[in-house]
Amino acid sequence: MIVTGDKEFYKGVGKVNYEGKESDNPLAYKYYNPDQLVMGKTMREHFKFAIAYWHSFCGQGADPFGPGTQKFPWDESNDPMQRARNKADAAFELITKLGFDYFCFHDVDLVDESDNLIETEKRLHKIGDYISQKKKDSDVKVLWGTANCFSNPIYMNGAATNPDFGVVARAGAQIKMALDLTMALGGENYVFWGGREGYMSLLNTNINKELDHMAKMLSIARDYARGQGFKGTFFIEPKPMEPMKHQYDFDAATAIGFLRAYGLQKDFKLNIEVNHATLAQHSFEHELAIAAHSGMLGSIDANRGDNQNGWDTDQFPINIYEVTEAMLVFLQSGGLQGGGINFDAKIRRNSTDLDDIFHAHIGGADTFARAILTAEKILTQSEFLKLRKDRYNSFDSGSGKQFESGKLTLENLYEIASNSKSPKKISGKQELFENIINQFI
Ligand code: XLS
Ligand code: NI
Ligand code: NI
Repeated sequence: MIVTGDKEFYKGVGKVNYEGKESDNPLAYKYYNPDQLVMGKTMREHFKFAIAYWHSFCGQGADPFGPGTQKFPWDESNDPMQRARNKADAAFELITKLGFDYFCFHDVDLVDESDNLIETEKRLHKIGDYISQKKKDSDVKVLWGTANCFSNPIYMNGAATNPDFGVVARAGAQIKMALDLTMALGGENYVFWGGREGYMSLLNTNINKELDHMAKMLSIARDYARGQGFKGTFFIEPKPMEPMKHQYDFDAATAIGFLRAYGLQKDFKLNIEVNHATLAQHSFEHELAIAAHSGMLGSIDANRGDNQNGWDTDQFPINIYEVTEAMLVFLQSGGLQGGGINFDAKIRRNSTDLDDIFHAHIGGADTFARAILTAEKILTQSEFLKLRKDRYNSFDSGSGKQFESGKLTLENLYEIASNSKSPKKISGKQELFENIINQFI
């Protein structure tokens, strides 16, 4: 069911439906068929696609060299509350036209921040009530909420890691308000992305204090939300840099180590973003696999970077080969724990038609759908799993098995190796594995 406000913003675009790959309709899904089963679950259940409020309804295409190029019709009113309601109308229209179930937001995406914290809180309450009503009129849900503790200049030296306690308290207040709003909207999860939690220069930075403070903020935020009855999962979103030169949640492995060091591993999992993975010199699938290894694969921010530069360009996903490799990890690890796939992606600065945002999301959803279908075939119809398993079959019996179960000492390994012939070469078969992906795409 399409939900519009008084005014229809995306005129001329109706509900986007699955029409299959033979369809010539650019405003139809070719692969994303929400009700189709993939390894026992529907695509809708696997993915839980979400729209990122900030990119689709707030970001106007400004870059360091020039102002925004988009003029959104919902921004026309001078009254911040009216603008916020119009924006919410546009959001629900886009989400329901795309047939998605979720959105993700920062507090200040929903309504403009005022200079006064308490006035901002009042605005958040009002827009929260308005959006709650719209949620009742539709099936749209909140995948996660978060506090934007990085745009306001007050956070230039960090939020929870700011050397000034006054700013740390201000961040805490904002996080409390964002948690209240997320809970009021029935949010299923809550995200912490540490945009300014890191440093520009180590010379003026006390890392020990900053890491302790960051952990303290996460703990008390968790305690507060749990005390209010919040049952969802908290996610840390790793990113190595941008805006800071060095961010504390550098990558999945770093964030996992941090969560464990501070005893936060029970309540927190990870939200893995493709472009953050590549900024950290990893692949998307690497970050998924590392998170899954610790049982912390919580959610995904879907986008892509650009191979020719090192920025967080947040483009929509189109690389089927890359996403297929990711979906192999995704399916083998049993999917996401609590989260979904949030298109944390933006259309290009010169994509200025209202329908461009539809093409972007259709492409993203179809890329994931095509990739998961391919991954399912690879796992169920090819030699892939067997080939990989066979590489490790020396651990299935004998000394290899004893080693795995902890029965061998270093001296035992010395004995075994000195009494055996030198191991023979065994091919890793990488090119064969790579071709299996191509065969099933
Ligand atoms: C920025 C992050 C941000 C988080 C939410 O690079 O991806 O958008 O997802 O604060
Ligand atoms: Ni990002
Ligand atoms: Ni993100």
